[in-house]
Amino acid sequence: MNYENIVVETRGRVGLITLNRPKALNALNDTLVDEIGHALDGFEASEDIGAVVITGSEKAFAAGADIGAMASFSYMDAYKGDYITRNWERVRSCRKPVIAAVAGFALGGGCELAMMCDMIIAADTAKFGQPEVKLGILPGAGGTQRLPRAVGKAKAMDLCLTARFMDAEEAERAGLVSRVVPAEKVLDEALAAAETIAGYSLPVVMMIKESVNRAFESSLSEGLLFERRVFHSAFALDDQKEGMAAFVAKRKPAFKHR
Ligand code: CO8
Repeated sequence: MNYENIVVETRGRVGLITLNRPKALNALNDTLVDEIGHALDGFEASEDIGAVVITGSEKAFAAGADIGAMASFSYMDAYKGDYITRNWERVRSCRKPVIAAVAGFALGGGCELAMMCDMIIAADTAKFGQPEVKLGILPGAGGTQRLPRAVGKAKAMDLCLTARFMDAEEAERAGLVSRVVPAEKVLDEALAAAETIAGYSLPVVMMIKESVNRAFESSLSEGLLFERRVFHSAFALDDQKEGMAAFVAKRKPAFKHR
């Protein structure tokens, strides 16, 4: 497929998706989100890929959904055609880990896209926000749900209701991002983290992702039960035998299922 709005590459065992609408600060239109889905399908199917990084430009990860494309939509366009919202769940449904490397603006749908990823590594220039209220709408791709889970009610309300931006330092303090690094290092840091993950046993990595996500979908006792069942099942894997044998023999593990 020829992508119009993203650049798709591989770096070692990592799939890299770079949002590429520089003139619109990577505003997310329907085609772009479809293209992300298509690229993820390819990475998910490939045995050579163990993790994915999604990034933007120095100035913007993504400044939100494309306001021009949405401006004249009627309720019927949005609801009946399921436009704007139709294709956003693909990032969440990816079973391999996805890291967002965020520099500059991550606003509205851009912030929501980053939050759909499994972790966010931020440049010190990153700015997060849900400024939809200024446009007479509200977040529509998880902002009112994932943001409070990440940063708590007080800050989520503050960001969604006032439309103020949160810088990288505040975002790390609040728990939205896992690391903050100088802007020129953000992509390398994310790629290195993804390469580390891609070196582990893929089924185990997928089990960890599934288990951590359960923490947001179930009660503690259900989540603990899910974790225990998956933990037990890990003992059926060759890679568990290999990982533990390698530790005992003081050598590097050679995982079979990557
Ligand atoms: N959509 C379309 N174009 C955009 C967007 C956007 N979200 N953001 C920026 N652009 C365009 C500008 O129009 C401008 O284009 P042009 O040069 O042709 O005039 C170009 O990008 C550069 O932008 P600015 O000149 O404004 O750059 P500044 O550095 O002055 O400002 C800002 C940068 C602060 C990021 C500013 O551009 C801005 O406020 N952008 C809009 C941010 C916003 O409101 N985002 C939320 C959008 S709504 C949304 O995301 C809803 C999500 C719902 C998801 C639904 C799916 C499920």
